[in-house]
Amino acid sequence: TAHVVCVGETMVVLAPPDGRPLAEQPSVTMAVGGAESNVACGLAGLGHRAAWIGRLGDDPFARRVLAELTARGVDVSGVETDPARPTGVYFKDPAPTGTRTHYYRSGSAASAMGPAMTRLPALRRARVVHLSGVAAALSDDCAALLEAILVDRALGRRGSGPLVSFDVNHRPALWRHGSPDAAKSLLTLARAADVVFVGRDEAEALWGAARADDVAELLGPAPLIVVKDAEHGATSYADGSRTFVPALPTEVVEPVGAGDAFAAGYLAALLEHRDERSRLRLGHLAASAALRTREDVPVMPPRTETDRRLGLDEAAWV
Ligand code: KDG
Repeated sequence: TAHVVCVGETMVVLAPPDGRPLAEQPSVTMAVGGAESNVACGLAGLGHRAAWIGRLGDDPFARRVLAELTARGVDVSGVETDPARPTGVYFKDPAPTGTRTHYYRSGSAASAMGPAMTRLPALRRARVVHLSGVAAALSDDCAALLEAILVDRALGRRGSGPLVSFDVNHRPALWRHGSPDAAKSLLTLARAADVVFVGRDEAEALWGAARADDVAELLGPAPLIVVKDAEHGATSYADGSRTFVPALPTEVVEPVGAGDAFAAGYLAALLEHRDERSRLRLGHLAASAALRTREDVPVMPPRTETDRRLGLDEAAWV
């Protein structure tokens, strides 16, 4: 059985082969992406037993998603097929100001996920269940699923059920149409998590919390809080102590997926009972791999390499 189960929507990603805008491209390449399955791939790439649970249509995109995740070592045995709804698709449009995403996912098979999923034995048996705010924006039923796991603790109470990890992952494009207020929903979910990941910028835009310490205070009820500040570094707040680890200088090809890789690295080190500094370092090492690739999901660095870097002293780290 998988130690970490990630739940959410996974899509086929259609993206230009180079950095030119989509409108000028004669063809696109096909890959797979989804915040939660990206984390599962990262964990599997770092040698952990990870599963992804979600819903897909009965279409070629679904077969592509399943084949790709399986090839990455992710357990997909709990994935549900919905013959009545399609697999979601998204396009990436590179621009000098950053990659824009265009979603074709409303009414997707994944948008029909709901609280009934909490009955799945694989979820109840996991050591860690990883969720993200992307799913909260997909539909009312998806939001209810996240609330059931995080707020109502449908998989077991804090300490007895699986550890619940939550990446805030605010996607403004998904929250636009009449859904409940993103700031309020994401705050409630984040506060209820055992481990929460959030970008400093993201927290500022959502809640007006400008500094990492302000974010930690706001999310206070969550016992483990990780605030990521892009190329500067990441700060974690655990058991009353604060740990900052600077990010690695990296030549960025495309940032999509870096946050997911970071979460995978952090959670891998947590499962290995490593200290906060090592958790943040493994997060940065994984994120750096994602920043250097155009795909959402990077190939993880070998563990001999990551473990050597985890042992370096402060001065040798960056
Ligand atoms: O974090 C990367 C994800 O954003 C990407 O893989 C696609 O899940 C996705 C989304 O909803 O944007």
